[in-house]
Amino acid sequence: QVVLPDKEQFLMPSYACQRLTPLESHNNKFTEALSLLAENAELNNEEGRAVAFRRAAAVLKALPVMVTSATQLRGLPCLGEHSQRVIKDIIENGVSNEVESTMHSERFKALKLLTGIFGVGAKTADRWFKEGIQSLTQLVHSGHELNPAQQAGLEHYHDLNQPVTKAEAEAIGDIVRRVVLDVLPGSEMTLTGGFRRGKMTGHDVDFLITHPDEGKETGLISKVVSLLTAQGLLLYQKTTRNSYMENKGRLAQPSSTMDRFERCFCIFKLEIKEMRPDKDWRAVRVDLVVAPISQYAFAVLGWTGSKLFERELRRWASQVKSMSLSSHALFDIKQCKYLRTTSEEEIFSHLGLEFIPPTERNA
Ligand code: DGT
Ligand code: MG
Repeated sequence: QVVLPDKEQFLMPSYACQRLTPLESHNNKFTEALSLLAENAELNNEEGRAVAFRRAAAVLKALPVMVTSATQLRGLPCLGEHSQRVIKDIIENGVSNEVESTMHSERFKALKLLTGIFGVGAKTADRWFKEGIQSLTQLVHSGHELNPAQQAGLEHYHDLNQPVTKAEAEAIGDIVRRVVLDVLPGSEMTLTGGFRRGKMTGHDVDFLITHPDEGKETGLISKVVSLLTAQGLLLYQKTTRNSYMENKGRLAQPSSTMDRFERCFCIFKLEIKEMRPDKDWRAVRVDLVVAPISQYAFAVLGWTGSKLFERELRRWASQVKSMSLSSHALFDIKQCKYLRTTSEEEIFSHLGLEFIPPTERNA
């Protein structure tokens, strides 16, 4: 066996928030395989396994060259035995049998189809699958009562499973911004999520809204939703109020992936220019989130993603810095105090990390 000299091996820090991960990877065939196993684990409610596969995939995404030999994997972090076996199978045989059989299994196909319905999570899909439901038609004829989100999800299934383009995201941004400024002049709105990381398509469009005068933003979302509804632009919406509370010198809530901002999850009706035989609009999933200016930098950081990058930032904060990071705030547990900032750069600096620009957060 040929052993590559050390310089052929890569030094890589173990937290994804310590390294650059551009959009384009040299190792798509490996990362796609590992991501599929992660997705399967998520569908099976095996969170720990899913994260292990996602971390392994993220390491390969960050490698500056294509992996062609297993010796290149030596010394890389986050590659467990299972992930290494998958990578080796692909190096040696071009495919991983485990990935192939997972991908083509009835269960995986059905759960993917069912969770593709907006409002349907892994648990519900699994329950339906166990009852023998494997297609949308079977679901419709099953007599299950769907909640309003799921009804809308089913009705717009096709559109919501079509990628949203950057141009569509910007078109929606123009419409929403106009309404936001009508309701509250001086407001600011940022396109976050995958588009801010440089992606050209996404599964939804994420917007963050704020106002330079703290407090003025309160209640903004319900007025915006009323106006959008009056214009016939919302096919579905669910609005929630801000429920975030901070106590001096005490951590407000345990950090979690869900935040407590005022927000609206909606399905937007976007007019489209190109000719379609049936209709001149398409449905698009849109998230509108309102953050007070004092929390805006945290919100922008938290909503830019990727999901794994966010998870790694929070893990770094708690394990290495004894801090708790959320989309609202950064709390220093040893000093018992909140660390205030107005920019993403300062948050990285508080965390003792080099700044990673959004386009390099594609872990
Ligand atoms: P996409 O839409 O397929 O291009 O992918 P992303 O990266 O835009 O993912 P998405 O839209 O699910 O979420 C964007 C980011 O926002 C992601 O890093 C996680 C974060 N995020 C999503 N939902 C929530 C939430 O409920 N609370 C918080 N704090 N963050 C969320
Ligand atoms: Mg998104």
